[in-house]
This record gives sequence, structure tokens and C-alpha cells, in this order.
Amino acid sequence: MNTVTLTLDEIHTLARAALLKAGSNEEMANCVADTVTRAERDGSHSHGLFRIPGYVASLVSGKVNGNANPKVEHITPVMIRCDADNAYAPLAHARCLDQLAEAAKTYGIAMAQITRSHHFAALWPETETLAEKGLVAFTCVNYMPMVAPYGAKEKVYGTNPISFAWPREGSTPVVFDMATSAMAMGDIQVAARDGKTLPSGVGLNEAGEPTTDPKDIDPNTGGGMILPFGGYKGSHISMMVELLAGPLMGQTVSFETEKTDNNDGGPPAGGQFILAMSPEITSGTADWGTGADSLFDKLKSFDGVRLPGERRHKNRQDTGPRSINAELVKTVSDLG
Ligand code: NDP
Ligand code: PYC
Repeated sequence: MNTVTLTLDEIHTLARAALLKAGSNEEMANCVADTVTRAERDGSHSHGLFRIPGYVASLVSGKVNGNANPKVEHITPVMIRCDADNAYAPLAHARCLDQLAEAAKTYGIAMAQITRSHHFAALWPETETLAEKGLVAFTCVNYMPMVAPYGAKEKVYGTNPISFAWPREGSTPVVFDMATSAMAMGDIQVAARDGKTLPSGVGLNEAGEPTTDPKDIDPNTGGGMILPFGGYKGSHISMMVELLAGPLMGQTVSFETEKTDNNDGGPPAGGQFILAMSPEITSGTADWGTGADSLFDKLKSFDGVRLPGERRHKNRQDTGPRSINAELVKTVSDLG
């Protein structure tokens, strides 16, 4: 693979220029470029610059509102609604996460209901931001149908990621962020681009037969589908995400979302569920971290076990330039 090296500032500038040219205002372009840059910084490559063509497509088609003005209101003291006004999700987060954190710190628990937002990124930025404020956090989003429920050969679920973060005194939070499909679609598309094959068990081709060719599953080149992770158990977790991010938020489930999406290649409008909890209030003690730390210490005592989020946090310590696929950099430069 041909690569070029870019500093984090250059990545930000490149992403921002493409978004501005496609019709985003400064505030949203900065929020999305921040998310893209943090993804590249942490080594979350399938959700960094790789996403810019899709972000641009939905601005150009008008599906995403380049001048969106997300509104935040308290429905109850512990429920915060953010109508994103068809913004990209990072702008909605910039508007509502502080208020969510404030409510959770006051009442012990609070929920954000995000509607009409377009999520095309990793989810850890949301949970990690809340954990850095001392809160336990959980979030999930649905998308468009790409995943066959366990036993089926038809796309119903999105890749439906979930992210959870646990705060730690004097250390980075413990964060996991994972698609509930056997693989994220972004990683399947990167594998297709790089001419790689998939492990068995990741997906089915259009005819419903097992395949290891990512092109069979990438919607741009094939009609196949991804399988849920962990068989029927992962399938049920994916169903839970559909319900929490869809109907619980007053939004649609993935296979209904598809009926109204314009298929421009960017993310559809939809919901996001975010929960924040104060461990100090729920546990009733200021010493809430001790029991958790004993678990983390135990896990780290095993050879071959690492905590989720550790890889990203280690990558983050390197503030130098990043190697990025040269063709991708050219594509994004041409958009800016
Ligand atoms: P991965 O399978 O790469 O990682 C899942 C989690 O497991 C991460 O927290 C990771 O931590 C951790 N992990 C990975 N390997 C190990 C290991 N050997 N030991 C311990 N922990 C490990 O993520 P996915 O491919 O499932 O998802 C990739 C991204 O795609 C996510 O950020 C997700 O939010 C995003 N996505 C977004 C969607 C959307 O609709 N917006 C849809 C689907 C996915 P670490 O990061 O430190 O490696
Ligand atoms: O990688 O599956 C994925 C994905 C969907 C939306 C954003 N990322």
C-alpha cells in the first residue's frame, strides 16, 4: 500500500477543507474534522479520513444540513433531548454532552435522546468524554441494514455499535467501542480496498452463502451481508441497539430507515441513545474506584490480556505524523 505521512494538523486541515467546500458551516466542519483527526491519531483508521467522501456526499446531496442548529432541551431533569436538525453527530455531541454530564452529576443518572442526527464515526469519543468527567457512560446507534439476524439471510440490522466507558482516577478511562456485527462495515471496505480476504464467519454473499471476499459484502460492489458477532447472543444485542437507538428515541429501526434514505453513500438520519451515571452517587461512596481497579489489575495480570482502549491510548501518546493511504489522501485533497 502506498502511503503518505501527514501531521495531525494537516489531517484536520484536509478534512475541514473538504467539509467546508461541500457546504458545511465552520462549527460543524470543525466538530467533524476533530472527530476524524482523533480517529487517525488513535489508529481508528476505518473511521477517520476514510469517512470524508461519505460525509461530503451527504452534504452535497442535502441530506445533511450544512447549517444545522441542534437544539437541546430538558424533557425531565434527567432526560435531555437533542434534536440535531440533520447535523453530523459530532455537532450534536458538542451541544449536549456537557448538559448530560451536569444532569448525571446532580441526579446520579441521566440520558440523552439524540434525534435526526447522522452518525458516521466511532462511538468512543462520546463515552470517553463523559468518563473524563468522572461518569460511567454507555451509548449505541443504529444505521442502515447490513447485518442478517442470526438464522436469516436478509439484511435487517445495522452494524449497531455499542460503547461503554469507566472513569479512573489518575488514569485514562477503560473504554470499549465495538460493532455488534462480526466486523464493522468500514473495516470490510478497507479490506476490499487493500485486496485482503476476510476471516470465515464474517459474512454471506448475495445468495446467502458464506464468503471471505469483502467485495461480496461491500454495498458498493456486492449484495451480501455481515453476520452478527457471537451467534444468536450477538444478534440479540444488535436487536437491543435497534430498539434503544430507534423506537426508544422516537426514531426508526435500520430496515425502516433505508426506505427513506437517499442512498448517497453517507449516513442516514437516526437516533442515538446515551446514558451517563455518577458512580459516586450510585455506589454511595467516594471510594467507588477501588473495586473496579482490582478487576482491571486482575485482568492485566494475565499474559495476553489487555484492557479495551489501551491500544488507542498508546497510539495517542505519539504526536508525530501518521502514515495514510496515498490514494485516500488524494481523494480527500481533491474534495477540498
Ligand atoms: P474492534 O473489534 O477493533 O475493537 C472493539 C473493542 O475491543 C475496542 O474497544 C478495542 O480496543 C477492543 N479490543 C480489540 N482487540 C482487543 C484485544 N486483543 N484485547 C482486548 N481488547 C481488544 O472494533 P470494531 O471493528 O467492532 O469497531 C470499529 C469502530 O467502528 C468502532 O469505533 C465503532 O464505533 C465504529 N462503528 C461505527 C458505526 C456507526 O454506525 N457509527 C457502526 C459500526 C462500527 P482498542 O480500541 O484499544 O483496540
Ligand atoms: O463501519 O459499520 C461501520 C459503520 C457504519 C456507519 C459508520 N461506520
